[in-house]
Amino acid sequence: MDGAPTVPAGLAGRDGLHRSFCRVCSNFCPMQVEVVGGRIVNATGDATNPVYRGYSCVKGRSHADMYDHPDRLTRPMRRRPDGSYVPVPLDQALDEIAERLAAIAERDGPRSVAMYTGTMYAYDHSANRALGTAFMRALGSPMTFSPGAIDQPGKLIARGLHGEWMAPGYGADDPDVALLVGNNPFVSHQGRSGNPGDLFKDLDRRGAPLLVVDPRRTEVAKRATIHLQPMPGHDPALLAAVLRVVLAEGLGDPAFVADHVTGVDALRAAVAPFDPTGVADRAGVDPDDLVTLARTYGRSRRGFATGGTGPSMAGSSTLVEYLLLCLQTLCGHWKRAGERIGNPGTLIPSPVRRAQACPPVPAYGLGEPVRVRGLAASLAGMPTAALPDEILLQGPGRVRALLSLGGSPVNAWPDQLKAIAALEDLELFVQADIHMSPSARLAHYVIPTTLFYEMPGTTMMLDMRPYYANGWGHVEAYAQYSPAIVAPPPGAEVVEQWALLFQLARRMGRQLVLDVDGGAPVALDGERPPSDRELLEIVHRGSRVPVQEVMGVDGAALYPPDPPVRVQPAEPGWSGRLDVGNPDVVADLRSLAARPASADPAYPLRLIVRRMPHVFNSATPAMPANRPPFNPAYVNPEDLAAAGLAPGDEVVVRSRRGAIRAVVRADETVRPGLVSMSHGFGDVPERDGDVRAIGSCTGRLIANDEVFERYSGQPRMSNVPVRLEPVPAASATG
Ligand SMILES: Nc1nc2c(c(=O)[nH]1)N[C@H]1C(S)=C(S)[C@@H](COP(=O)(O)OP(=O)(O)OC[C@H]3O[C@@H](n4cnc5c(=O)[nH]c(N)nc54)[C@H](O)[C@@H]3O)O[C@H]1N2
Ligand SMILES: Nc1nc2c(c(=O)[nH]1)N[C@H]1C(S)=C(S)[C@@H](COP(=O)(O)OP(=O)(O)OC[C@H]3O[C@@H](n4cnc5c(=O)[nH]c(N)nc54)[C@H](O)[C@@H]3O)O[C@H]1N2
Ligand code: SF4
Ligand SMILES: [Mo]
Repeated sequence: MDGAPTVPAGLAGRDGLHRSFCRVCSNFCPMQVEVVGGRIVNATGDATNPVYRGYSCVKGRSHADMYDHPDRLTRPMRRRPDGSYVPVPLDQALDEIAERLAAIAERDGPRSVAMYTGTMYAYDHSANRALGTAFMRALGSPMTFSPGAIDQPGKLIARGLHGEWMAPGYGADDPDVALLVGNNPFVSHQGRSGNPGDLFKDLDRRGAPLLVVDPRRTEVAKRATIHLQPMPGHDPALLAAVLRVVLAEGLGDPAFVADHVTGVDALRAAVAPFDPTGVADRAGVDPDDLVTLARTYGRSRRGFATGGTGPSMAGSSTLVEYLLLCLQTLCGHWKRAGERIGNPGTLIPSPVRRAQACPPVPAYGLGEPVRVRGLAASLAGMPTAALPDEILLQGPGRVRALLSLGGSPVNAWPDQLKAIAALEDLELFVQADIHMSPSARLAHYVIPTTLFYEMPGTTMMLDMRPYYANGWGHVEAYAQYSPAIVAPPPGAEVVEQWALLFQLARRMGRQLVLDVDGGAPVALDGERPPSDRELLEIVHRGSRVPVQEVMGVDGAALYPPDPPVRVQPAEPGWSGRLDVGNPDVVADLRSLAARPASADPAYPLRLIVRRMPHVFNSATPAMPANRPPFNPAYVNPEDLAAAGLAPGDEVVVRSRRGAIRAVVRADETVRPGLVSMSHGFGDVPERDGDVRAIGSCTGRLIANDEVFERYSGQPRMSNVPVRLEPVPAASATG
């Protein structure tokens, strides 16, 4: 890339270096994208960026290979009765889909049409979220599902049950301590935005302890002051024991608690059975380390405690996230009147933040329930794990049509065999994708979508990160706009995902009305799609910094508020309190304390989740060639030897629900007794023999209706009892 001229913004397709940002994950790294002959040849981190300082990862760099990849889907596809696919013109595909959607909704009611918006719907265009909501509202269907309810649903639900401090937490802003429970931002970038190393450098500089709880000695755990390496699934008990120490020793911030918190006695009683020695013993950690961790956190003045997917997926996301909030609240880790808010948001509105508590709100059981397991929507959305049952269960309102945008149900939904059965049972399954993914290959129609460097974008989503969890997002106000920098390949008939919904609504004669954070809803013209600029102006309406200003800057910039934004004092007479003694959570703790330790001798190992550095959830054709195209089963060398296996051997991983093939790797960072594997790989069972080329789907090992949390319906997806078996001789693919 050395020597290529920098191209001013707005000259799409011009040869040279364009400034843009990656949207493969929500870290939105600023990139320099090299264009030759109108096509993308390379993308690397933008070294001129003051915050990321050139940081990017292998996923973002290899994404550049997708634009002209031979496996990129560039024509809409329709399935023929024999299961093969033929290209159809986009207008024809949209006409046919709209007609069938309208007919199904007319016959079975609007609820029979469902939508699933995956991660690649959430990130690629700032207008997608508003369009999706508007589309389903126009149809009159409440059946919108997302990964939110199979990820860390407890984050939003627990905030509802606990109440919210109406100013930010201390987060990554000069912390005295950081507690990361099952979260590995060096690989996942889930946490502070920017270069993931910066948080740890800041902690080192301040001499602040890093506390990590993870059954694997992860990249983050290796830097920890204290690393508890428990067996999985013990987080609720471990956190209850931590809270018991904090309460018993009068640590934390009793003055804050006296002023702003209710439910302390109920919490004290609920955590009483969790004595640190017994809890540590059952979890397999040193009791002194557990107590030291509790005291270290409890004595800190500023800091944050955050959970990742591991503990959420181990079966009680809401309980874990609630206990993490209780810990922060007992320690008063929320900003007070007069303190500066470095990042009040840039491309979102910035309401006044006050040092006061918004009391709990209804958080689950919201709206009309689905027809299975007593589940309903929660603050994390509809219960995604129940969607396959909703499709399969006969009766009025049964889901018959599914629009799946930027997600991969076959790879991502727990209980893969049930998910596949459900997808095959649909009358209409439309998949918006960039290649013939495993989900696309079950769809009636596959609609190819535009890739992000082919469309304009903003980093609005970065502004929302700090409100999702403490310690997440940028510490100072930051934003970037990127115009489209190349056109789609010549002859391609691709569509932006928001525009796909616009075009369907137009054909169905439905009026789209967009919710706007900063003002009144906006009705779109039913015939004429908004221009890029109009659309961005609508979805950013009322933002602290006008989107036009950010659009005028070539590249990313900091947008420090002037004068600085500070937390305002509480309103006079305000009486809201945070609740640390929610009765549902207290009942969960009571039954946890009463539950005997469970062991299943037939399935002596536990499968745990992890992320791989070179893949974002589902494998795509743009994966780097020098990395494995499969997801290895990482096991401790001791367990490998005990099973008579060598690294690279193929095995069967079996749970009570199902079995997959996997290639084993020795990994001494994994605690003995565990199998650590990422999801997103593999395909339907017929392709199991291709494990070395495509990996395997861990979702097949999960039952969606046995162990699940009542709030979101999220099943146990980590800490799943499994065993390793030899591959039957006849089918080994060696
Ligand atoms: N490279 C890459 N980045 C990604 C993704 C990806 O696929 N690849 N996926 C993205 C998505 S969708 C998400 S939601 C985020 C997730 O972000 P993170 O939650 O940070 O994901 P992981 O890096 O897998 O970290 C989870 C950790 O939980 C541990 N763990 C497993 N079970 C338990 C348990 O029972 N208790 C405890 N305490 N720990 C446990 C695992 O060992 C693992 O280290 O990452 C995002 N970023
Ligand atoms: N067993 C198990 N299951 C899990 C998890 C786990 O840890 N273990 N993690 C859960 C979590 S945290 C999440 S967030 C979900 C993720 O669930 P999903 O969002 O459903 O899964 P992804 O793999 O992110 O889906 C990406 C899909 O979008 C396509 N795609 C890639 N790029 C683009 C693009 O630019 N545009 C469009 N339109 N499509 C694109 C890919 O080909 C793929 O089909 O999975 C969940 N499922
Ligand atoms: S961390 Fe990697 S995938 Fe995520 S935005 Fe940055 S370059 Fe893209
Ligand atoms: Mo996720």
